[in-house]
Amino acid sequence: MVVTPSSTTQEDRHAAIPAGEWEKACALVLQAQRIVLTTHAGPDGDGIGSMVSLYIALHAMDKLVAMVCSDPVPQDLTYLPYAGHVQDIHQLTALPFTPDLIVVCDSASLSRLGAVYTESRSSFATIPLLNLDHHQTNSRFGLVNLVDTTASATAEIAHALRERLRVAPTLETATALMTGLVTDTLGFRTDSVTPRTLALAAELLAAGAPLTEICYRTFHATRYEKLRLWGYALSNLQRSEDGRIAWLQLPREVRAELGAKETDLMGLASLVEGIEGADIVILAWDKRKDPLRTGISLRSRTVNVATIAQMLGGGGHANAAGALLAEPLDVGLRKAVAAAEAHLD
Ligand SMILES: [Mn+2]
Repeated sequence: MVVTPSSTTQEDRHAAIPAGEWEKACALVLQAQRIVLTTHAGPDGDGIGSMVSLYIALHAMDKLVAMVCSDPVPQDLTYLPYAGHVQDIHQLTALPFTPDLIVVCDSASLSRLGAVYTESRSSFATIPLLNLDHHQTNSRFGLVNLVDTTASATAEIAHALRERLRVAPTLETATALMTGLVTDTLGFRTDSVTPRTLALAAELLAAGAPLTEICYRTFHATRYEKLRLWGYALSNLQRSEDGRIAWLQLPREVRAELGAKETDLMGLASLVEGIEGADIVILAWDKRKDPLRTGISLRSRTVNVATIAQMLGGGGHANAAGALLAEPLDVGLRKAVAAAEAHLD
């Protein structure tokens, strides 16, 4: 185990989390021997990056550690260290050890974990839960909750926890955490970016995190099939009569025809949210495995779309939120547009 002296300036960073909660979190981790880490279904750079950074730290503390997720790591995140160690095991009883701690990263609720939760309910009911998150709608489902809604990314909280555990950072930790920051802040361009975010980014950069490479992989590296899908979606873009709501949809038949994947729609919302006069932008797609489920992504610069997402049974941030509706695509999209209209009224 690598030990470094504590830094009080770092520890003052997350004032939104009471000191007692940090102490309880450290005690939970120190007591645990067999730890499973997980993140939300449809994992992103922050969820995987935060999880990987803790995976490395917990290994350094000689814990038995496993990472699980309901969905595979997206192709564009496979460069992350230990990405190949993330298992798509849904039943925690199938792990080679019985966990005595579950650490949930970047998930507003347990249901957001998807199959890992629904197929392991009894494990989640009996094993202590540590909840690391920054979503406004986080339901505080953990035994201990490290939830700071002022954090730009869960990576900020994962970093603070590692420091409190007195585990030295590595180049791999820095890469994982920088990926969390870059992806969740769209390259340090969101309202959620604070001086604390940039101070951490500076520290990670100094530790060798390959910022240019991470930005290239996050924002530029792309696939032919993905661009063709975006072309379809953009050419079918629609808006309400007053132009305040714009929406587009990505039916699975079209995705199949173009050879595109469900994850290929990631990033598309950022492209369309700049439409002049549009307060709310909605993306809708049906799930590959279950056409009776529609994913909805909401974006806005002017309206709190987390409220709309909650009306639809989902959640998220003020500027970016989402929901999963038990409806076919056309019905799900209509419901989302209606909820957006109701909210604007
Ligand atoms: Mn996040």
